[in-house]
Amino acid sequence: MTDVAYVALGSNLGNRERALDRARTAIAAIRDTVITAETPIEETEPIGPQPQGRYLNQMIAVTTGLPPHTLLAALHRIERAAGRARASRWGPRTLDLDIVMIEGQNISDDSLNVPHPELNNRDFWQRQLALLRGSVDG
Ligand code: A4P
Ligand code: MG
Repeated sequence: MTDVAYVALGSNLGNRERALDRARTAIAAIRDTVITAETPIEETEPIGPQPQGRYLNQMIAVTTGLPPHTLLAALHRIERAAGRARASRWGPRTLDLDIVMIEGQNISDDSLNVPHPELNNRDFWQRQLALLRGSVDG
């Protein structure tokens, strides 16, 4: 089984561009997982408790043979390797990786919600997702 998944990358601490670069390299190295498309990186106003700096955000499309929870665990390992401390929800972070959507899947359990519940509230995610789905489907 191969899934098409859309992963959001975000950073608002340290060298943000480098954090996203390294994250893409690490994601490309996940077993059975290939990056098939990337959006441009954009700078966005922070959502959540202020004050915190602006984010760089990007979304990538991947094909993966991994089950969703295994993909999530791999993404969490990459976040940890980037030195992310989970101090507060929606607070500043060196690297945040979220699974925004997986084609044909609806998941809702203790550790994973797909589509991501914040998708409806984030214009930049909606825009990036539309861009990727256009290039993946078309
Ligand atoms: N989890 C459930 N569903 C998912 C999913 N689809 N993808 C669980 C990833 N993780 C998912 O996440 C908490 C738990 O959510 C995880 O353990 C996982 O099992 P977390 O990454 O530890 O905590 P968090 O990121 O602080 O909280 P949350 O709710 O994931 O927040 P978001 O939505 O990631 O928001 N502003 C701008 N401009 N750009 C941003 O990228 N990001 C955030 C973080 C806040 N403000 C932002 C941005
Ligand atoms: Mg998150």
